[in-house]
Amino acid sequence: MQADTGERIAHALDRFEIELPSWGFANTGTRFGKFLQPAAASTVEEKLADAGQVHALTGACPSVALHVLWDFPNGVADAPSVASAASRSGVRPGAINPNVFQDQKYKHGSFGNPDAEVREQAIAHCIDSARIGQALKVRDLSLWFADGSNYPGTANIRERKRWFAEGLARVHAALAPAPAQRMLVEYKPFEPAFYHTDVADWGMALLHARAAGAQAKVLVDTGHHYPTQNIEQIVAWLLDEGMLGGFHFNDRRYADDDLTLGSIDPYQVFRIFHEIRFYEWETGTRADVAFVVDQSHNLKGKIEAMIQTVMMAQALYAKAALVDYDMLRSAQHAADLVRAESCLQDAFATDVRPAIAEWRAVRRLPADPQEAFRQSGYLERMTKERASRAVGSSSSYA
Ligand code: PSV
Ligand code: MN
Repeated sequence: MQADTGERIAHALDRFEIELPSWGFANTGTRFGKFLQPAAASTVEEKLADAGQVHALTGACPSVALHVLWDFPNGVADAPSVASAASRSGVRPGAINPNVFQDQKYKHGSFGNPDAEVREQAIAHCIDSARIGQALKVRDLSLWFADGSNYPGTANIRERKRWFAEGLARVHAALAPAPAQRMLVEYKPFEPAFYHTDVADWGMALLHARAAGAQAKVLVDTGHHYPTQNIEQIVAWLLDEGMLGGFHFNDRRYADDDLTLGSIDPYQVFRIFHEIRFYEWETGTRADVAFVVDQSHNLKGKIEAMIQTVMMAQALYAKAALVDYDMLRSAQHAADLVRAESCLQDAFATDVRPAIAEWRAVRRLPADPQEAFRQSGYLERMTKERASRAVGSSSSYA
């Protein structure tokens, strides 16, 4: 272990922030059903309050990503009340996520819908969402499209590609000038569409983002890849192209499973963090990348699972901060394979818990955020307060 381990970890954690998703605190489920939690949040105020708990205990999540239809039922008119609810909870509004997948009109797509009127409505919703971002002084407009088709021959793939390009360019034109606003284009190979998806992979997202304008970047959701895909290579390429905008973090075993970060493959997350830090070390520039959690826990307690996620993210980021880059680079150049690989393996194998505990103590954070949450009585209080409402609520993410 290197002598300055504690210092390197403290320095890394001081700058490590990860945004929480408002929708991760609401009752959610699978398409087969939902198991309701009496303490689950059902208003944006409650989601922000729960996120505030996670931030207070971990010190790492000052902002909360918001989903427009679920959190701003009245659009931009809700911006002031959301801003004040956030500040009452000790957090600030984060990325704004338009929703062009839930309404009945989007049955055959949004930006790629064959009906021009529906395309217009989807674009207008994204432009309104950009205005919400401007009202809240939030930088990222985070776009995900469920568009696609289920059967060969039913959609004109090239025509839809051009409709997407047109829609994205129009949304880009509505952004506040840089650096005030960015738009992130997220990709996903399948689900809900099972034959073709309009923005299915990082190449499609990259081409669309490039064509839309300079403030458009790609968003990598770790759950949105085929099994065995090398996500850190995608990350390295997007960094090198100056096109990596941010992440949605979660873990997966089969598809987009929304599992807790690091629960299946923590080494994968470590390798992603490593690529980012290695880029920063080599270029001497900070990667301007948003880290956001995108997980909806159906079975685990929501706040507990979110604390677990943030603690895992901090631990893996801390491990990535221990890679010896001088040694790595010289070993790579000398094709000293085992020595190069050991640089990653040694860092990953390091027990970072004592250094993280020390970092928490210095910042007056609880030594064990999970235990502190259990002791706080917050969950019991919320269970009592929210129980009567939550049982009746069954709509998605709200
Ligand atoms: C879609 O699977 C996704 O990853 C998008 O980011 C959505 O905004 C989010 O999940 C919540 O449905
Ligand atoms: Mn996502």
